[in-house]
Amino acid sequence: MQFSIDSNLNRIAEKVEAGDRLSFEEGLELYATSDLNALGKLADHVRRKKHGLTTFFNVNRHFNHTNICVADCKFCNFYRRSRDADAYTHSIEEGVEIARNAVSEGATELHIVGGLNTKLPFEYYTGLFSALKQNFPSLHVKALTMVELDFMARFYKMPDEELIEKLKAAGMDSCPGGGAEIFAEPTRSRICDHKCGGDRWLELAGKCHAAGVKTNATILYGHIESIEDRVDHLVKLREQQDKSGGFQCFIPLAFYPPDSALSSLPGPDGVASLKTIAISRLMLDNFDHIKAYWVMLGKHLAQVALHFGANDLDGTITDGGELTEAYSIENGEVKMTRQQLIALIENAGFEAVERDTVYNRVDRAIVS
Ligand code: V47
Repeated sequence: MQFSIDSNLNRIAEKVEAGDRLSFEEGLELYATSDLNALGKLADHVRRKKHGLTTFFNVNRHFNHTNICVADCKFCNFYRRSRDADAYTHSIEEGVEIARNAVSEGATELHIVGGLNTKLPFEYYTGLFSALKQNFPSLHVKALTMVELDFMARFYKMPDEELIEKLKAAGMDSCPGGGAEIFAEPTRSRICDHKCGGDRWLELAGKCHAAGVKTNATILYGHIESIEDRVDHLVKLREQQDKSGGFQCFIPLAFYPPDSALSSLPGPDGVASLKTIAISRLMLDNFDHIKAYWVMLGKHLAQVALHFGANDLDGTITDGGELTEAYSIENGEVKMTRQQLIALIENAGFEAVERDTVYNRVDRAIVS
């Protein structure tokens, strides 16, 4: 039986088997295929060679310290202006209480992101991180996207290196992958023209890596972007990873339209999501981990994504942050127990392995 009815896919499969890097044009060919099964099989083959049946998950909690933001990204339904009745900023004490609750439920990571808020002094961030570290020394603080770092460097007038060092010294252990959206212009300016450009996002990721701070990377797909934009995004991330090597994982984020300025769009369908997961695995040959984010994919499609190249399922998210609730396709639901997550992974035919943020195995004496 031939591998695929698509001759391009057969040729690409031979390159993948030989360990050869795929080109931008081959990325386009992968998106153009109608042989979804063969594409998935190819990505699954690479995933199994790297990770066998292991599927990682972690026990984490999101904390969105503020929803006040000076940007107005067209896809975002979370941000508010400071005058809005439902604008909020959590105090450091509230942050510590949320972390206390998360730790008591077994969280090993606190994922902190928020709006670009001009009312907050720099000491808010250093104070928050050091209070978290003082109270919970072993809790991993995964905080601030490259977009937030860019805003802070400009707003607090600090060189990037100094900013990163100060945040790291206060307790920032690694950075999440948000804010990447789509690097290519003019799409990026159309959806988020107040945010830093794609080159700046990549530059800051490189500077974090140079400072020993690992980061993640994302793509936001299924809105106004073209297929060329998606492949360009992957190629740029791959080039940056060649240079600085500090990306831990890649997370494709499925656009969720309700209540955003792009709410008339349908959002991506299942085929677009599965193709994007599989093509990420195939194009990003220098990324170890591809994460399926169930909050945006939905639990069932996230299970299928594990057969299309994903080797990580995020996460229990214990009690979600407000941002996560805003775009959860599971009717605003953002919470899954450890056991529910393990069942999703095992029922998909994989072995669930709990990890910490930097992909060390977590062995729990008491399984709850
Ligand atoms: O940058 C915003 C996206 C991101 C919508 O690093 C939306 O482990 C879909 O980056 N529909 C933030 N997506 C979330 C994020 C993330 C999530 C989970 C794990 C990690 C990690 C990072 O959410 C934003 C933006 O790209 N987003 N609005 C929306 N309506």
